[in-house]
Amino acid sequence: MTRLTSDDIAHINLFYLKDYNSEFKARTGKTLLEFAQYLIEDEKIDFGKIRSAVVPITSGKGIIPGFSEAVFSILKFIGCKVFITTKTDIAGFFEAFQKKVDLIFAADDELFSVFNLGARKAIENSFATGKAYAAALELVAKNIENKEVLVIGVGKVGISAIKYFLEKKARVVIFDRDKERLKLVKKEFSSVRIESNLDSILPEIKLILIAAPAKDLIQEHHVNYETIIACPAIPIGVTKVAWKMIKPTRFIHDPLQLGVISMLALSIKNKS
Ligand code: 2YC
Repeated sequence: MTRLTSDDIAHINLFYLKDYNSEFKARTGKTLLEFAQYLIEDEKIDFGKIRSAVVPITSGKGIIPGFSEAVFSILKFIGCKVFITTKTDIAGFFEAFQKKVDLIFAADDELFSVFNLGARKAIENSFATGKAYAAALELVAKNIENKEVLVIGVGKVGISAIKYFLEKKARVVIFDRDKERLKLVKKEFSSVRIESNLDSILPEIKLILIAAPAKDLIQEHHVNYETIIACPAIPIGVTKVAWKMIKPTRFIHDPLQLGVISMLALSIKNKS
């Protein structure tokens, strides 16, 4: 899991999110709020009724300056009542309980999770992010049924995206440098196709989700103007030249936003 830096997230505030929301709508046809509803099959949820706390966690490598503030801003932008606890760690959890919140968001070095106290439900960031980026790619592509989608990187984020694509009846192709991991995923999802050489499948496959934190995976001869890339990974695995060849509205990436929105939506979704 890539640890964010303050520089990755310092820009995430309510003003920036207003622009990001317009950019996201230009790509997917949905605002971030509409996207949150889409992720829970349009269950009608009044986010204004949701009370959330963000608890800074000092364990391990410690607090990332700006991380709690970025999560706060994303939740506030969506319309939640949200605050950052004045205390950290267990004292912060205690403070959140005293203030009778519905949801607590907290991250240590290993896991970033939301805890739904009432529903006794926990949703972690990798699962939520994989689903969010798969759904965003589906929206940009308009329809992915029977279309080939390439998932690069079959860790927790990639596997969550594979599950979503299979539910939507896409034809999933997977690539990872770790051949052992590929075999395990093939055992769990028998219908996926394993590809061992990106050069041989790109640019035939135009729908790509990059869930591997590797630089310059996608090169200029892999893409063209029709390519759609959803990239939850940091660093972004696309060369500068390849990036220029992709239509801007067919490239989806952010360091935290879609993952947090998906965590929120999935944590309050009523169905299982
Ligand atoms: O400021 C704090 O509370 C820190 N304990 C936060 C540490 C987050 C570490 N995880 C990451 O940087 C990201 C997550 C956002 C998802 C994957 N890696």
